[in-house]
Amino acid sequence: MNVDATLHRALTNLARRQAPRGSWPSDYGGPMFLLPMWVALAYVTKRLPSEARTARVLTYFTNVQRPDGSIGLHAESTSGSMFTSTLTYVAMRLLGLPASDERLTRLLTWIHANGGALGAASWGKFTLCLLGLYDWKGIVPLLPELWLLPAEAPMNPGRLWCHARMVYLPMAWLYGTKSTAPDDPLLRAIRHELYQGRYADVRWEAQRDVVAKADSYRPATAALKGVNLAQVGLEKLPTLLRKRALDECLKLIRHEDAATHDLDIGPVNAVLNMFVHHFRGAAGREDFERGWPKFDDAYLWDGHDGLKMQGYNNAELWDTAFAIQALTAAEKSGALTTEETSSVLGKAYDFLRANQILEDVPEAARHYRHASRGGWPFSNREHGWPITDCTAEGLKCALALEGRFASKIPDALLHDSVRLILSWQNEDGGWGTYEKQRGGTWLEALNPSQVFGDIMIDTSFVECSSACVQALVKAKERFGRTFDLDEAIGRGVAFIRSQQRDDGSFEGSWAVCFTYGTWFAISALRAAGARKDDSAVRRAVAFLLGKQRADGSWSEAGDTCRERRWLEGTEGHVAQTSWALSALVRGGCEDQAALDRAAQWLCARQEADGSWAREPLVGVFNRTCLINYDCYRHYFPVWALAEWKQRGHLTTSVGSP
Ligand code: LAN
Repeated sequence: MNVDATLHRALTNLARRQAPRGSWPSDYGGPMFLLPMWVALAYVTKRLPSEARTARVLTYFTNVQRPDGSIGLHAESTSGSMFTSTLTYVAMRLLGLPASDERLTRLLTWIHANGGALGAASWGKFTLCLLGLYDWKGIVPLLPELWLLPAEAPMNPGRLWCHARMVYLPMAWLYGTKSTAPDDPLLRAIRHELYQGRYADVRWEAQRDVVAKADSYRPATAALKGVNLAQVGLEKLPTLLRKRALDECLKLIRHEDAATHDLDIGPVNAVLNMFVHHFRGAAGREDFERGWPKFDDAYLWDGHDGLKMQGYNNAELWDTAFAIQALTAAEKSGALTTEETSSVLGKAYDFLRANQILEDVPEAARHYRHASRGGWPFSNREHGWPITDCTAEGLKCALALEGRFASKIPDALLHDSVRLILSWQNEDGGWGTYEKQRGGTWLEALNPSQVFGDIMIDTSFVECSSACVQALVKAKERFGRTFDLDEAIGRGVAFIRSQQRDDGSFEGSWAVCFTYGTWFAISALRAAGARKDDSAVRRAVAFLLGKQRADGSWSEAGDTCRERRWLEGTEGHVAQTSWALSALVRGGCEDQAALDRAAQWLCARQEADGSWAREPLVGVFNRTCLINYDCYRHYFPVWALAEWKQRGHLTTSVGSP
């Protein structure tokens, strides 16, 4: 094993993949409910893709169809989902495939054998309603009037996690108007196929709570059933407030469009907002025309397995921040020189600078928005929603590269960034994703999505908290007494400690799973000054050591997050092995042989061109849905190997890998 050569090849690979703007564009697919929603929109608005692109979309659906004929919630699901199977069936039909196509007959057979389309999860039913393939009476009301509640009301939707909030906002408008596409022969045919000719006999009111076993990850609680009943009752009252409520929703929708340059926070509200503008008719035309091209520009990705819709407009800031840290670690280790890295890092720094957010959104509080100035987003400035850990990783990079390149981020903006991080800290000491926690955890009992866990409120996470703690530690070194950061750091560390499980591990929420969470936790504790004999650090290290495989790697299966317990994967995983190795090095692990085996395994897995091969999906959200962080395999091994090397062992060959 020659780790220096590995790192040199990896640098060549990163340089080759870097875009001129300094970032690493990559495939951010995985979730399977997005593309069919976009196809539905394209059909309703008569903007179906060209023949060539349609073929690429069909290729994608074909590639992810499971052996049993179904489609999963995400591209690598181990079981079928009624939600995505139904929507995909509809989408493939809307794209012109005949019902007799073998892929469709297998899909429909699975749908019928598993309870039928009436059991699709709520977002599926909602999308079917827009197409006239399900009756609005069969879904639980989503009252737009809720948006008129005073800001202090516990049920004000402004308290929701921003992603749930921004999805349920256009849903409320569309529900409130019962917007439905005009019927046509193809839709009639699909209706006939989905319901086996029995559509006219469906008792819609009885379908509201019906959900297929396949889609029931979070079954309705008694509290949700109560709220739903109340909403059904309220929907029957004369709707004096409806017009005002719809106006309020529209105002918030248009604000979101403007604040994000029509990208919208994510793919779901990007599609739903466009449905709203379409159904507004002439009044919505301009908004629609501005927004429609964003799908092509940002959300649709033609990848190795076909054309898909991505989970975000891109992941560029996030990837750039990690690539920077991996390469600066490789410099510190002595494997790469600053001359060798300066071209890649210079461009990456430009990207970082060009994508820091400079302004708050207009009338932020009126539109339920937190401050933004000084933050970093996950994707780019155009998108504009700052995120806690993206800001923290961005700030860490800004400080690490400060003074190296001609252009500079002004101190004032770095100060804003520190202040923003402080403003996001929760009462429990931790950090959530985009905002300070606004609602009680009890709101999760009202999660109506069925297929996703923990979508209702933005609570503290180990990963986000760790990134913020690490950034504050660096900010303290850099800014000295300008800020008093000790208390915030101390509370952050206490939160992270409180999350340790009995087995010593930390659960990750945004990647699979315990290797990721434990890496973040150890990193923060050590950065904040915990010694390697600190008992939390020691227990975390022991946990990871206990999970190492005979070949030196680590591997957690994708369902780990869903089941919330360690599930061994089939093959060693490069990203997970990198997190574990880095965590062990940072945690001061004494078992040098274990570290060496991990490093050796990572080196041996590198391809001749300096890359690492595609591997099972490792990103996750809301417990159940995996998503592709395609660049993780390109920089996390660099980072881990650099740290392993810096620890000072085995800089030259130890046998052949
Ligand atoms: C993301 C992408 C980025 C990600 C990190 C910054 C990596 C993480 O550390 C914090 C959480 C965050 C911001 C995140 C949350 C959930 C998102 C927004 C996504 C995984 C991208 C897509 C997903 C979104 C919820 C998908 C739409 C589905 C819904 C249930 C609304």
